[in-house]
Amino acid sequence: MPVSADDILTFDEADVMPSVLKFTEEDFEPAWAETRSLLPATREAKIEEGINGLFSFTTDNFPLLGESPDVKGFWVAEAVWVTHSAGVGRAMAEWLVDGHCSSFDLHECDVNRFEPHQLAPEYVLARDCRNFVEVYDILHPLQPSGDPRPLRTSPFHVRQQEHGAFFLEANGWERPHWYEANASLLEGRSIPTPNDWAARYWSPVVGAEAQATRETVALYDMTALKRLEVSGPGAAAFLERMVTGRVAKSVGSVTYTLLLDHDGGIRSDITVARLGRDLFQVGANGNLDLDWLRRHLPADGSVQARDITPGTCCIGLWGPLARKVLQPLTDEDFSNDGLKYFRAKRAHIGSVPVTAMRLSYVGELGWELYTTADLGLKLWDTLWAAARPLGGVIAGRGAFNSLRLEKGYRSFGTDMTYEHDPYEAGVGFAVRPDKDDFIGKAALERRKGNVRRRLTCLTIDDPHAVVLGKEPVYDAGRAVGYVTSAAYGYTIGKGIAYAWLPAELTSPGTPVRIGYFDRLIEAVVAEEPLFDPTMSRLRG
Ligand code: THG
Repeated sequence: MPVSADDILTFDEADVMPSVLKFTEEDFEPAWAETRSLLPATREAKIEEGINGLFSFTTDNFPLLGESPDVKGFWVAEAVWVTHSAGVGRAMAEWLVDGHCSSFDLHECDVNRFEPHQLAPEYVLARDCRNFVEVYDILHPLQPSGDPRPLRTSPFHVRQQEHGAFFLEANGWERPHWYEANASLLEGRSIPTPNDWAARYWSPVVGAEAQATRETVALYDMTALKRLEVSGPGAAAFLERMVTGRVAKSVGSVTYTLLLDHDGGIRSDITVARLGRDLFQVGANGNLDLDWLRRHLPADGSVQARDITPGTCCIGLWGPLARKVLQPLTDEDFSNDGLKYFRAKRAHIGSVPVTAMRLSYVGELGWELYTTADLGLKLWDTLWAAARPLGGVIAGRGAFNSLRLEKGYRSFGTDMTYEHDPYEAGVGFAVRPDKDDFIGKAALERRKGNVRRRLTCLTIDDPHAVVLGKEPVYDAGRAVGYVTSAAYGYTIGKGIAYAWLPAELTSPGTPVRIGYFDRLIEAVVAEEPLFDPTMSRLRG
C-alpha cells in the first residue's frame, strides 16, 4: 500500500507516530488467511492489536544521506532502516563534524546521486513498489530492475535492436550486453560456459565479441559514460585544485586523474580533456562527480560545470584495424603522430563533426568519438559501413568488461570507493605529489607509506568457475578479503577476479580460495596487467 512521502501524517495528526498508520483488517485478511493455513497453531489466535507501519523505500534501496544541493547547511538522513540506523548515525556524525565520513563509503547513499529521471514521481512509485516485493529475494547482480523501461536510449538504439541486442540498464540508459546477430562469430571458436548462476545474462557471444575486438575492430556504445563540461576563465585553475594530476596542459591533452576527498579517499577516477583554453570535457562516473565539482566552484562565477551527457553520444572504435576504418573517412590526420595516445582533437567523420579522444578502456588502438545526439545515428552508420567490410563487429558491455579486466583498468564504485586511497587501489601513478595543493593531498602524504591492503589481480584456472563480485576470499580457511569485479578473460584464457587482500598476500603466485555458494574456488595472485603490459597495442 504505497504512501507518498507528501501524504505521511504529521505528529499532530497521527494517533501514535507518523510512521504508524491505522490497522485496516481487510488489507491484512489475505495474508492472515495464508498464515492460518500454513501455521495451524495460529488458527485459534486473534489479533489483539494491529499496526500498519510504514517502511521507507527508495529506487535503489539505499538511504538518502547528505547535504541538500539547494539549501546549504540543510542535512538529510532519511529512508534509514532500523538495521542500518547505528551505522548511519555514526556516518552522519563523522560527516557533519569532519566534513567527510572516513569509516564507510557513502557514495551509494548520497542524496545527490540521482539522475533527473530518477526523481520523477512515476519512476519513484514503480521502482519502490518493485523493491518492496523483491527486498528479501536473492537477485542476480545483473538482473535489471524492470519498468519503467526503456528510459534513456542512445541514438544507436534502433540499429542495436536490428542486431538483436540484449539490453541491460546503466544509469537509466539501455545498453547492449551482447548482440545475437554476432552468433555467427562463434564458428571455429570454443568459448567456455560458466556455471549456471554466472551464465545468466550471459551468452557465448560475449566471448566471441571480446576476441573479435582484439583481432579486428569493434564499435562500442559509450553513451552511458557520464560527460561533464567545465568552462570559464577560472576552469583550468579550478580543476588543478580538484584533481591529483596535471590537467592545465596544452589544448588537446587528455589526462587520467583522480578526485579525492579531504581524507585522501578516492571519490572518482576521471579523464580530463582540454578542448580549449577555457573549456574542458570530463569523463566521469556519475552525478556525484558533478555535485562535488559544483560544491567547490569559485564564488565569483568564473567557472561553470554542467552535465552534457544528455544530448550527446559516444562511440568507442577500438581494435588493431581501427585506424584502417577511420582514416579514410576524414581529412584529419589520425596517424600515430597525427593524434598521439591520450590526445584529443576535433574532426569530421564523413558529415559528422566529432571530438576524438585517443584512449581505450578495452586496451586497444582507437578513439572515443563524441558527437551531438542528432548526428549519432549518422556517425554509427558511417563507421559501421567502413568497419564491416574489414571484418569489424559491434560489441556489448559483456565483452567490454572482460577486456578491461584483462587490461587491469579499475572501475570506480566497484573496485575502489571512498574507503580506498590511490596507492592501495593501484592508481598511485595518477597522483602527482609534486604539484600544487589539491584536495586530499595532505591526507594522502600521511597515508602513502602505510599500504596494508591492495586491490589484487587473481586468476582462476577452472574455466567454469566464473565468480561475479562481492564473494569472500579465504586464506587457510580465514576470510581475508573480497572480490570486487570478475569476468572470464577470453584473450588470456583464464578467469579473472580483482579482490581486496591484505598486503602480505598480494605477491604473484600466492594461492587463495574464493567462496562461491557452497564451494571454494582455487585462485592465484597474478602479475598485472594480464594483457599487453608493454602497451604495444595502445601506442602503436
Ligand atoms: N573514458 C573516458 N572517461 C572515463 C572513462 C572512460 N572516465 C571514467 C572512467 N572511464 C575512468 N576510468 C579509466 C580507467 C583507465 C583509463 C581511462 C579511464 C586508461 N588508463 C591508462 C592506463 O592506466 O594505462 C592511462 C595511462 C595514463 O595515465 O597515461 O586509459 O572510459 N573518456
